[in-house]
Amino acid sequence: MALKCGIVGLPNVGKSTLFNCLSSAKAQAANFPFCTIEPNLGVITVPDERLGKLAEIVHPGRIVPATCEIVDIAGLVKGASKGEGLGNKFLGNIRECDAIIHVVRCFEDDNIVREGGNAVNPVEDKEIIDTELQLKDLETIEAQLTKNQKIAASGNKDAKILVNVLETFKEVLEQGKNARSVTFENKEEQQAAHNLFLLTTKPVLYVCNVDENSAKEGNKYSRQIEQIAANEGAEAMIIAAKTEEDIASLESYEDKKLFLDELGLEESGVNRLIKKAYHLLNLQTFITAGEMEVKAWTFQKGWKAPQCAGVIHTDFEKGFIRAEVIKYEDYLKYGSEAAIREAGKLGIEGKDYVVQDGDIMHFRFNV
Ligand SMILES: Nc1nc2c(ncn2[C@@H]2O[C@H](COP(=O)(O)OP(=O)(O)OP(=O)(O)O)[C@@H](O)[C@H]2O)c(=O)[nH]1
Ligand SMILES: [Mg+2]
Repeated sequence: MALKCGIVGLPNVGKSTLFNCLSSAKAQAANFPFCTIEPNLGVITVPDERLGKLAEIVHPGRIVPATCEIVDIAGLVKGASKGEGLGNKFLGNIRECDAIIHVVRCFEDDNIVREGGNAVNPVEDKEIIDTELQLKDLETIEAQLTKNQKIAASGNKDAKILVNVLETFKEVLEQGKNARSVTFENKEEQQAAHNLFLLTTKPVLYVCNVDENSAKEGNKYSRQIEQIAANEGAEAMIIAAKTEEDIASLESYEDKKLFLDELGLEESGVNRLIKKAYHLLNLQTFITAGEMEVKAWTFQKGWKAPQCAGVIHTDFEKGFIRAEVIKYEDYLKYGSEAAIREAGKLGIEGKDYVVQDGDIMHFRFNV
């Protein structure tokens, strides 16, 4: 399951700058609104120091980290749904994303044009974007309602469920709330809701783009956004995107470390962002370690062994017999699989085992 995140925000707030420091692909980032027109697609490797540590023991042919796809789209403006700016059609590019990264300008710089006026106002910016996402969802809902109302009236059960879901969402969105504020009790309704791929049902991470001096502590603007995010039960974080871009361009690990130290940061914004996204989406990692490769696999927290086996191959899930599990700490402590077995630290687990983050898994299966 490759994770996919979409970046949204007003024009000129630093979306492409953030994209560039996250991904190895490069987007054009420049000081004019609507610099981005066509979406930029990139892949981020999910940083995980455990892979390197295991590789020192196992000496695999290669290390394969988990990846996350990232999409950077054109800036949205007030009235985008009515065709202002570049309109809102490119929001279609993030319909398939698992999460939304909402970049908010929290830096002052008179040289960087701010859409709709000069004073920095992250709260207003955020509301404009939220409204445009909600309006896009309303467009989707209206289209589906027109299509399904007749079918529902003819007695079709699935269409009836869907129409009920659509009407519930519509009501909430028309009040200016996000669709994620609705929860459905019933499984069929949940599925119908999921199948709509609404933008405002996706989990959101607010990224406060601050100036270099605020990289560690944030500033009055980022604190406003953090407060709002907390009220919404959403996550927020601080990144100095421009500075991170400079850090990302450094070649050596030592130089990067030195730069981060100067800013008082322990970890780059990229690492923090990925960790937040994993947390937001309830994702965890299990690892397979063999001579060929040490590899990270992404799964949903709470998944049992067969489901996790299915991440590698559907046959592994179908023919699941058992899982051999080694705890990461034990791997480091004993230094070889043989020593781990001898110490009695190799767990033999059945189909009810709930896989834990960092577990080193070996699946036994039969097809
Ligand atoms: N001072 C300052 N400038 C920044 C910061 N982040 C981005 N910029 C600058 O702001 C300008 C716009 O950045 P982009 O990343 O292109 O913005 P965008 O959101 O992708 O803009 P559109 O594609 O037009 O929607 C560039 O000149 C960046 O160098 C920051 O934290 N501080
Ligand atoms: Mg851009």
